[in-house]
Amino acid sequence: MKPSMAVPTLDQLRSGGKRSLAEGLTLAETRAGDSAVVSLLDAACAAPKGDVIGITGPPGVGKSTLTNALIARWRAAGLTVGVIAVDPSSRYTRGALLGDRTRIRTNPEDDGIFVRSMAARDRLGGLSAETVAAMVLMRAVYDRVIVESVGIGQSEADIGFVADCVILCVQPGSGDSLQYMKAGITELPDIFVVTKGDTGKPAMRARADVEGALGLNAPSGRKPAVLVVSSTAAEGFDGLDEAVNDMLTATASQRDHRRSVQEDAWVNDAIRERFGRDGLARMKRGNEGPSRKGPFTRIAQVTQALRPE
Ligand SMILES: Nc1nc2c(ncn2[C@@H]2O[C@H](COP(=O)(O)OP(=O)(O)OP(=O)(O)O)[C@@H](O)[C@H]2O)c(=O)[nH]1
Ligand SMILES: [Mg+2]
Repeated sequence: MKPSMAVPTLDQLRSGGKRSLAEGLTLAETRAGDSAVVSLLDAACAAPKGDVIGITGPPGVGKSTLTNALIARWRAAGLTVGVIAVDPSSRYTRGALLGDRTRIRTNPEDDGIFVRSMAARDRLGGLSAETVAAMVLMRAVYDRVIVESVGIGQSEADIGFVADCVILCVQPGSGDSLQYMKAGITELPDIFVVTKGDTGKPAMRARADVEGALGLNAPSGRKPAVLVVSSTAAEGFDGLDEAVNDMLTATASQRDHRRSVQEDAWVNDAIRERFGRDGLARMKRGNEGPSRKGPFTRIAQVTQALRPE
């Protein structure tokens, strides 16, 4: 990238196709603190176009295969789709294997689909500030944004900080997700998908187990859907598509609130990462009150204020 690369306006980002979005993502990664970049991110954040679907679950459960299937369906329905594949291995490989690992295939000629792989943060599946920024830019441009992230235990909840709808993939015959549910859940996924439905009995058992655990543990309110899909047999996708649409429709009135909670979490997270718990406490003490400035501006301002001279 040229150091002089101009920061596009939101309109330019939207009308400039893949190339413009790629430049926007690069700027968000390399010049995150620049005031023009901060303004672009907040403008994008304030003008979301699409819905964000988080797909999480253990390694190898079938997240990318599911993502491929959803991309094909949504493109066929005329929706534009952005995908962020968060790769937990890249901190070991320095990104060298990103392309191989995501296993997401798309048509390079199609301007309505954009896929970006990104490194996970320190812990498995943890989302980095770059991932949040990329999601915000893509959400302003595409009708649907998928964030695929490996999740085990705690990191499963991370996806809730960027997604409007969280799909947790369950591996037949593993018991992983049940363990996690038994451990006590604060944030339930919106949809459970048992993958590899073509395995037959183990998949059916996994569904019954999840339903049983939900019956015992779920707080009152909206019950998550529990579905079985098979990517190899191309089964269950009508139901999944419907469940996603139903969830998004049913929660539309809470969308703004959910997103504003997410924004607060990004600010807290960024300040904690840079200045530790102490920094967080200082931010809260010196807080600008109920500032409704965009989250990226808030992060920049607090960073400025806390930075030692
Ligand atoms: N039998 C069967 N195998 C599947 C199905 N979906 C995915 N797989 C296989 O499961 C393996 C992992 O699939 P991926 O989609 O790459 O899984 P993932 O969760 O994205 O994996 P990571 O990103 O590495 O964590 C592949 O070998 C797939 O072919 C399915 O519906 N049935
Ligand atoms: Mg994958």
